[in-house]
Amino acid sequence: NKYQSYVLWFTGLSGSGKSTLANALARYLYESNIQAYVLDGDNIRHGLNKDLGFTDDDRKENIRRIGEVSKLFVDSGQIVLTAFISPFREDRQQVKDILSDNEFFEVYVKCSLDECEVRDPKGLYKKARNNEIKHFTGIDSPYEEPVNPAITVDTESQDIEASVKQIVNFLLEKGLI
Ligand code: GGZ
Repeated sequence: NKYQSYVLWFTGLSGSGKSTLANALARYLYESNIQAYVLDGDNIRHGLNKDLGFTDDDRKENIRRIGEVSKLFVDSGQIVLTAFISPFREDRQQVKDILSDNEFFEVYVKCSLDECEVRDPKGLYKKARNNEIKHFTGIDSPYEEPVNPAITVDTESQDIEASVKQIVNFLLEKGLI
C-alpha cells in the first residue's frame, strides 16, 4: 500500500452492521486500488480465538488479542478494518494505547437495541430473550458506547452505502486515502 497504515476499529451491538460495513468499505477501497484487510468473527473467533466465549474476561482477552494482531498488520503496512462488538471502553482504549495516535480510529456503528432486535439476522436476540444464550450484549451483558469516536455512522437512519460514503469522506478529509 502506498498509503499510511492504520486500524479502523468498528464497534457496536450485534446486528448493528459492523461486518457488513467493514466488508463494503474494503470492497470500495479495493476498487480504488487500496488494499485493506477485514478482521471479524469469521476469521478470528473461529481460529485464533476459538478458545474464547462471551464472559467479560473472554471478551477482554478477545479484544486484547485482536488489538495485538491489528498492530502486527499495521506494522506490516496494511489498513485493517476490525468488526467486533468490543463492548468495553477500557479494552478499546487499551488497543488505542498500543498503537500510535494516527494509527487508531474508532468507528461507532450506532443502532438502537430495539432496531438490532428487530433485524435479528441470526435469531440470537430471540434466543437471548428466551434465556437460551447467556451474557448476550444489550440483553444481559453491557455495551459501553464510545465517548469520543473518530466517526459515528448511524445505520438505523441511513443505508450501508451512505455509511460507506461517510467513512470514505472522513478518510479523504484526514488524508488517510
Ligand atoms: C454477543 C454473541 C454472543 C453473546 C454469540 N453476545 O451478530 P453476530 O453474532 O454475528 O455477532 C456477534 C458475535 C460477537 O462476537 P465479538 O467477537 O464481536 O464480541 S466481543 O467483541 O464482545 O468479544 C454474535 C455472536 O458473536 N454471539 N454469542 N453472548 N454476541
